[in-house]
Amino acid sequence: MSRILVTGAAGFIGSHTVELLLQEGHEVLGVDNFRTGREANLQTFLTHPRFRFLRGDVAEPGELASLSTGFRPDAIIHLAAMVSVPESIAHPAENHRLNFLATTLVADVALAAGARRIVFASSAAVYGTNDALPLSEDATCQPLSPYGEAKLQSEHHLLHAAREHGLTVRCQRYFNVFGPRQDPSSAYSGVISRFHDALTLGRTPTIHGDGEQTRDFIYVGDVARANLLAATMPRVQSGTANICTGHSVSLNQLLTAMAQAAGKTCQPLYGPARAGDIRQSLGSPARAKLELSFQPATSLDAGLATLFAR
Ligand code: UD2
Repeated sequence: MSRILVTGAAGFIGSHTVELLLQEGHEVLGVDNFRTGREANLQTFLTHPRFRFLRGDVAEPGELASLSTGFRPDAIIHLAAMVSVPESIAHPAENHRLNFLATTLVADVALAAGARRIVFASSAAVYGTNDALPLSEDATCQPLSPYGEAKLQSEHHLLHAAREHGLTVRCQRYFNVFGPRQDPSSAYSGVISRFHDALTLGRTPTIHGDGEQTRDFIYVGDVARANLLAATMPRVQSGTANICTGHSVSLNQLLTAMAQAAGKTCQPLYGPARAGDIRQSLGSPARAKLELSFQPATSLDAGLATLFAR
């Protein structure tokens, strides 16, 4: 059993990760300030005997240190973040605070508390436009957004701390994560949650651009397992790995598949393409398989079926 501190525990990926850690017998301290996380996401495990939740802002200097006093984590899984690319363009200073400065504070807490491992929620957004598909971790990183920049800077900061202090740091470059509990309520929300909302409420979904942009969608349960492995697998070395499936679909194909899963027909509205939007995104899952023995188990169709069955 490990003691694991999870930031962003009430978020979409955070709550699935905590749930799996508890199922696997670990002790978890979850922290979240409910900026985008939700209390409802904690419901299924809030009273679990090996779970404790504390409300707090990881980006506020000193706050995580005081919240986690006495917990002595073996590992920290740092998922708290501003998750939206367009929001980072609209609010670059806040992006810097939440997606970079907070990471440095988490590294400080890990060192002070004696944690041996940090798992960091990085992103495919670090690559920016790159035609060398599928993207391997050695591909050139040229982020198109403040979001991607901050994630890349955070990776560098943590890997530097790992070298300096002998920690193990795993940077998980998530591609497009989808599944239950993804909040559809903002224009910045993940596209599958937006399309799901539109299809179930009988509204017209909007496609930004021509819909031929592609994404590698990975199911949140698989991402939670990748986090579990990165945090707890013995003899793991520091490094960076894509958390992806190695398959991509266009948004037009996605919407057709989702309409089918919902048993509906659907004509979207096409709007202007988003600033900072990556055209093609497809990752190579080879390194995560090699270094973490991680392979996604849920196909896009199976994940969509779960979403529509709820
Ligand atoms: C996702 C992640 C981001 C980062 C990135 C990695 C979310 C919310 N964002 O950004 O954190 O990890 O992947 O590359 O998960 N779109 C529509 N209609 C809509 C909403 C979106 O057409 O109603 C388009 C959007 O313009 C983009 C695609 O769908 O081309 C995916 O958008 P997204 O916001 O789900 O995710 P992305 O790839 O910007």
